[in-house]
Amino acid sequence: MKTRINELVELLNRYADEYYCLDKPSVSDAEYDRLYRELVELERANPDQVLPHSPTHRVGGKILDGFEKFTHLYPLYSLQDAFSQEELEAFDQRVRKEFPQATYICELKIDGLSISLTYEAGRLVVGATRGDGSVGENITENLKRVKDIPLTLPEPLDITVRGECYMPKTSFERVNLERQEKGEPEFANPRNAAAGTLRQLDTGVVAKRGLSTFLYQEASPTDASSQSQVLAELDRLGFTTNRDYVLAGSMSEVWNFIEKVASKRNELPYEIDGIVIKVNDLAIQEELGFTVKAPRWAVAYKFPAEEKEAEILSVDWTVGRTGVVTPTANLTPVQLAGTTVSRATLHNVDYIAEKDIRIGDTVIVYKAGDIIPAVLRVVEGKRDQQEVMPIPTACPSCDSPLMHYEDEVALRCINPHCPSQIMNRLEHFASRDAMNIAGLGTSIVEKLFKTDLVKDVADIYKLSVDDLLQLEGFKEKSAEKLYQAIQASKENSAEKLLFGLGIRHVGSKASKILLEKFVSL
Ligand code: 3B8
Repeated sequence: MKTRINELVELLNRYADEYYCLDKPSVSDAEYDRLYRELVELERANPDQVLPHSPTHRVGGKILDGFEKFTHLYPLYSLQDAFSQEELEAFDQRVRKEFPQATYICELKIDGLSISLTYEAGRLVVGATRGDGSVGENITENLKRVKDIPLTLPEPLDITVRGECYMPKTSFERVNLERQEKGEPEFANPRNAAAGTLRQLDTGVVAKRGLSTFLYQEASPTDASSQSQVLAELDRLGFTTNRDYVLAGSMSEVWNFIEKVASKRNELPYEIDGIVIKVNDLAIQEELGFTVKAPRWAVAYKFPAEEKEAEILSVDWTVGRTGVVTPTANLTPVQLAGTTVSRATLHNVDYIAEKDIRIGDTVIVYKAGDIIPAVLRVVEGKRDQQEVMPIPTACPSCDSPLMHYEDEVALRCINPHCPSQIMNRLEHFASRDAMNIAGLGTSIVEKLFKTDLVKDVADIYKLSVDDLLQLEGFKEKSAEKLYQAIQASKENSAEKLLFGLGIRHVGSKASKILLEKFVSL
């Protein structure tokens, strides 16, 4: 029995790869269905012999009770962004200074979620999200339901590959139509829909949503000597790769490709938000290496942000963790890049003065990718009698006088006991790139602070489950969960702790460098 199950799993996985990944089926649909049903029946009769890479895992539901963390063996870096031709030229200069002979490969930048797939002896064992780059979530059960991800490879390889999981435009429209009919909230864009789908605990839903992938990287050591060879190799192994890439010997060729793609962007069956430019030669990539966050051998050119007109209704001033007071405009709502925008940052007092932005003005608002919407400039000729924007002189949180140092664009509250600053420092401490305490966000921090339970970061570690249960909105389960997240954060590296303390000029990079040198606190 065991051997027949094995045989069927291998056969069906091979046929599925031929069908979904290679587009070259070697058996009829009827033959596939017959073998599939035979496997289903054998598995039903022998539930202890179901193989982890069985194709029956691709469909049908399992209800998961959460996702485990997964520590990446090879960290996932993100890409440095470029928003203009000048920034691309600067990237090129940095590369050419050391490697004048370098050539590039330009790939479409798929607007999805980064995933990592690990195969052992040619079988998919873990599929994970990027997370913070070092630790992601194990979403294997969900990724098994993404049809173009091979469960088995044609060779018994141990490899880790990277790519993007996305929702095609047609799936997105279908999913939203279904949600509309059921009275459920629609997804704002395909990226959110893909993210929501991969976080589903009901794997049956994932199977029905129609996600797809493009793989672009071998994280584990590879025999390939260029990125174009990596893509060919991934293709050969049955992964889906994106064919719309070009090789470019110069920045003018890169720019030609960018302009060509930008003009036909809307015709693609999936969303892209830019072009990724990589040094093609892997040996040069290795020489160039990485900064803390990103490879030095690649850059993501982002298409220009969408812009819209809106009216400024009012301005809110808020104090951040460093005491900097920032203005945010409340706007007449506008649709921007798939979401409704009703607030946008005005950056700082100098920005407001320089652009002469006033309440009641019609302004241009823009949004690029994931960044917060911002006010770009005032629309000329639409101003009535607006007065110059009043600038606060006292802190909106603690009422102490604000400072505007001459060499700074910021307006600052310098009261060390300012409640807003303290709450924001606590929130920073718990944030993902710092101590990563899930559940300790704005509203919980505020409750903990206002009930005097937490006044500084050390107090977080004095909290008991009973303390949390006193707070409005907490039940046994949620209190226990936050308590566990706090305890788990004690295991973080010292680098995260140092960054979490929020010392001026000690960001994530400085923290890393300091701890590499001094090892421990
Ligand atoms: C290195 C290479 C991150 C990426 C990369 O289509 C790295 O290459 C990355 F650290 O995020 N969204 C792509 C896409 C994304 C990345 C990439 N290539 N085509 C994408």
